[in-house]
Amino acid sequence: MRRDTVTFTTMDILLLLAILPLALACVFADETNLPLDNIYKTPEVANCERRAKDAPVDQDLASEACLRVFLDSRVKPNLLTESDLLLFEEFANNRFGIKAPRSGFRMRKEVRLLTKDERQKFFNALLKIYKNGDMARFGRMHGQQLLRKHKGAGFLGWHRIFLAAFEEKLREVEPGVSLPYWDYTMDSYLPRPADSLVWSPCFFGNGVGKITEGPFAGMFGGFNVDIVRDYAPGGKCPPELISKNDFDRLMKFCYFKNITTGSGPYYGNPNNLELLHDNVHDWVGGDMSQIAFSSFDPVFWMHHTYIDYVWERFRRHQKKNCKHVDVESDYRPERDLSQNNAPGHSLTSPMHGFEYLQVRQGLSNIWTSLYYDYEDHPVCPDCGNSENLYCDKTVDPTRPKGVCVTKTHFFCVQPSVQLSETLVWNPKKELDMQHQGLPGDGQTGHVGHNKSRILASELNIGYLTVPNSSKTIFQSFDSRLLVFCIVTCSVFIILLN
Ligand SMILES: [Cu+2]
Repeated sequence: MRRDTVTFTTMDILLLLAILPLALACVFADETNLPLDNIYKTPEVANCERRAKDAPVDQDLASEACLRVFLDSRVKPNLLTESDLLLFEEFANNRFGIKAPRSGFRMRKEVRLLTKDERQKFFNALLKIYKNGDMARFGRMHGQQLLRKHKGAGFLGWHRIFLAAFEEKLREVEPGVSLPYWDYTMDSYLPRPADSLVWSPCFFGNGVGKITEGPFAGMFGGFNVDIVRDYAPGGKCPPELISKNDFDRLMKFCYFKNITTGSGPYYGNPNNLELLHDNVHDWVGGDMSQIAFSSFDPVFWMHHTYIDYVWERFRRHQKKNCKHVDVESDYRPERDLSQNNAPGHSLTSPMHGFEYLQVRQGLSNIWTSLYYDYEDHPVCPDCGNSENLYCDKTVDPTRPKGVCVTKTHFFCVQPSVQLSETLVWNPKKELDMQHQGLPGDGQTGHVGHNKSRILASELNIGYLTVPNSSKTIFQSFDSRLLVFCIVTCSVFIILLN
């Protein structure tokens, strides 16, 4: 029988109203409410447990052992190796940070202001040092002894040197490149900052899950597994990107201590640049939100270059408007240097990885006089004449001259960057984990199995469970629930008709 018109009775509507909450409950169901056997186990762990099933052993202990073997295999590649240390010794031998860099002075600018040629060169340089292993060496250096360079006054200086060293390596494989910065204040004006052009194949690639598009597609990160991202799509919910207001607020202070935090509560100072920087790491999510793995994602370098830019703008402001302050010695008081008084933040502490330098050398003017300087961020009306930006005169009523806003990813029509090399991961190249420690550094050492287990749990490894994403319905959606919803809804629709 064929129906020409569909009519709904009151009963039909009541039935629909009854089904709707059920269907919605299905759709918004979160996997955290699912039974424990839904916890994702990597194939290695699952196979190992399967083998243990037939053995006369305590199954709980066997599971733990399987997990331990897996974690060890993942932690090992994250430890500094002999050859990593050789790379950092090279900096000492070249008196890096003491005399001018071998590859010359460089100017840094916003990533969307790079010409196509510059962008291609920069991405190629990243890919080259990814392939030769240097990027991972920097990743491992950053991921070790976290408290010596984070959550304290030494944060800005250590990262300044770390960036300049990384830039030197880039310039070895691609002469003339410099690190661009990602000025996300231009993204934060979008209703959904995740729509920014940077999250497209023209720049950073996709912002959710493994990197599958753009120049870094297929890259591996810490633990020799795919780099993942999980960006916050938008709205005004934390974590937030740094905004123009944040930037301006910082420029009203005169002292280093105003924009950092010491031994007090780490989150106590809303003007703490490190805290604002943490929010961006969390905003990108995935590996970027874990200090131990963040610098394996190329986005790390452009994020940190912007943080360094903000600090440099603060220093320029100090020199101009706070004449009584000497920026090369302005620091936090000795008794108030870091969260939980972690070592490594006092002016005479050696820098991790660059033990021949002390923390005070991070405050030196040498970096921006001999190594690099910054082009200012783009401003209206021309916004650096970039085809990737536009001047918006209405989005921020407090700035009547207008602000530069990023174009969205729809404007990446054709990725301009042609990759010169494809990425092929070769596990055989995995480096051995033994090392004796850095010269003059009593703290870096070989990490044994037990310690690595503790390390893994401290690092809060996210690969043991499916990431609990709050981002989109579909990411946290269990496929069995989908089938259930479809079946239930279909049955009711048939009944209704
Ligand atoms: Cu860091």
